[in-house]
Amino acid sequence: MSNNDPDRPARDAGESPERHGRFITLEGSEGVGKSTNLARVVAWLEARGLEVVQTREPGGTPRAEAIRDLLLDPGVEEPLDADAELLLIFAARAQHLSQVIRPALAGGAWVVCDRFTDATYAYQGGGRGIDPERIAELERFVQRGLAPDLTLLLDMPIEAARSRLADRGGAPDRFERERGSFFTAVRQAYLARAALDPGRIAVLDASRPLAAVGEQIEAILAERVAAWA
Ligand code: Z5A
Repeated sequence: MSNNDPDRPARDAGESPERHGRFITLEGSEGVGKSTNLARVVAWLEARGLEVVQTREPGGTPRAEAIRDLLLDPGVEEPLDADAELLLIFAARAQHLSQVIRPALAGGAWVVCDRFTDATYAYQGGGRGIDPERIAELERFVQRGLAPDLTLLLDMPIEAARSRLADRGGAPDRFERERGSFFTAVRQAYLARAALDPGRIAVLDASRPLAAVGEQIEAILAERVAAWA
């Protein structure tokens, strides 16, 4: 699809017309292999001579990383209100978009991001039970039509994914302390979003060996890059 394709303005409303880079996100519940496979996506794109900006959410800038620390801090002395959590996530996203993502895309770079707004629908929508329409309101306000071109959703049973993290050590963060039912709701919300937007969100079986997942990711990238050329 070219930048002149009549289908693109609906997704790209509010972007500057010089945008050439593409926006790719990796999603899924904890331990499914997002960070591991993100490195493979970046290497594949760079091997084809593309300029790549690798980033993550929440975070991606010093101020947004400070908000991330606040979000992950398990501090038990004061619970974090679910609406406050949602607003902090979008505050970090606004900062990340203005400082990193929009300038990179406008400059022609490809942005590869570990989590983005699908995570908000999954965790704050599915996990916390916030009405998705309230999330959509903030999405429209903060993103002004900017959305990923491709999302790789790594999916696998929750317990198997969490067991991959068992060796990592360290104290669990505020999300990692949630019950299994929270992560089951997160996974269901992710899969529901993928069913609504199959053209953007590719669902991969992340329980397979790393090499098999990586090969499928590269096949998807090859197909998309050819289609976007
Ligand atoms: N959050 C939110 O609530 N709302 C939002 O809008 C956003 C985020 C954007 C921090 O995210 C928290 O923010 C997150 C949701 C919330 N909390 N949770 N849960 P994060 O991305 O930093 O946190 P995470 O999901 O917990 O990341 P993670 O634990 O690092 O998982 P990962 O990146 O998916 O996995 P990995 O580090 O690539 O791999 C884990 C291990 O498995 C590692 O040892 C790998 O070598 C191994 N691995 C990976 N793939 C395989 C395969 N295929 N086979 C075998 N072993 C594998």
